[in-house]
Amino acid sequence: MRTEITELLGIKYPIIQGGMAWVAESRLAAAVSEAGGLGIIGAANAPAEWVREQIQEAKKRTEKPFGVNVMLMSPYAEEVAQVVAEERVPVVTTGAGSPERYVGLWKEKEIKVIPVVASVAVAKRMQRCGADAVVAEGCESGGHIGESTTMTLVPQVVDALTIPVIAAGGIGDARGIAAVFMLGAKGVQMGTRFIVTKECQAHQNYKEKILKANDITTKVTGRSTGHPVRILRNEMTRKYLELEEQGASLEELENLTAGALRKAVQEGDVKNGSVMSGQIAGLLTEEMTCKELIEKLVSETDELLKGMKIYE
Ligand code: TUI
Repeated sequence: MRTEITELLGIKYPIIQGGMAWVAESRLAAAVSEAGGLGIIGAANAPAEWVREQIQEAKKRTEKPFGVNVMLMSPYAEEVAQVVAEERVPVVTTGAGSPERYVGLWKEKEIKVIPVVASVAVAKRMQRCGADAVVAEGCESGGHIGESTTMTLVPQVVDALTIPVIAAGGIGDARGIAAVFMLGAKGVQMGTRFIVTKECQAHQNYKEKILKANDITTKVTGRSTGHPVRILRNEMTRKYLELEEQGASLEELENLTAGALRKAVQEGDVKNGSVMSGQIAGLLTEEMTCKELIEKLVSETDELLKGMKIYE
C-alpha cells in the first residue's frame, strides 16, 4: 500500500492515528507506529513538559516515525511547538487553528508538517505556507468539527491542492479507506477506531460506550458558541443542549464542560463527562490490538480494491 504519504513519512501503511486529547498518549502512538502506521501523541491542552515526557517515552518504545498533534487553541501551543522542534519529532499535525507561525521553526528541523483542515480555503493557505500534506477532516469526526462532510470535503480539497491529502472523519473499516481512496486521498486518519484498541489507555467505560453506540448516538454541542464539538449523548450533553437552547451564557456552558473530557477518559465518568467520538462509533463492535487492526484494515482494503467490480 505505497502512496505519496507512505513515501513522505517513511511508514509502511498510509494509516494515521488521530491526535485525540487525553487519549492519544505515548503507548497508543508507539503501538500504531510499531504496527506500520503513524502514531500520534495528542498535546491537546497539556503543558509542554508533559508532551516532552510523552515524546521521550514513545522514542523508547519504537524506532519508527511517530508524530505530535499540536492543538492550536491550547494556552501552551507556543511552548509545545518549541518542544516538538527540540525533540525533532518526525511529524507534526495541528488542529483547531492555523500553524503558519510555527511552520518555519519545524521545517528548519526537517519536521514534516501536516495541518488538519476542515475547509478548502484553509487547506489552500496551508499549502501556501509550506505544509507537506493536509488532513481533510469531515464533520463525521469526534471532537471539534467543521461544517463539511468527508464525502464533500475530500474531493474538493484534493482538486484545490498539489500536496497529498489524508482523509479523516467517519472512517472505521476497510470500506471507508477504499472509499476515500476513490475520492483522491493518499492516506487516512482514524481516531475513534483507535480508541477501542487494547493499547489505548482510555477508561474501559469510555471504550464500552463507543462499542455500544449506534448510528445516531453522537450529538453536536457548542454550535451556538462557534466551537461545535461532537460527543456521545449522555447526561452532560442533555444538560448542555438544553442550556444552549435557552440561550445560556458562554460561562454557564463552559462550567459544564470544564475538565469533562479528562473525567470521561481517565475516571470513566461517561455520564457527566465528555465522551468525544465520531459518528462511525456505531460500526465498531470489537476491541483488538493495533497490529491486529492495522493488518485487518490493510488486507481487507487490498481485497476490496483488487476485486472491485461495482457493476457488469
Ligand atoms: O482539532 C480537531 N479536533 C479537536 S481539538 C479538540 S480539543 C477541544 N476541546 C474542546 C473544545 C475545543 C477543542 C477536540 N477535537 N480537529 C482538527 C480540526 N481543525 N478541525 C477543524 C480544524 C480547524 C478549524 C479552523 C483548522 C483550522 C481552522 O482555522 C484556521 C484559521 O485560523 O482560520
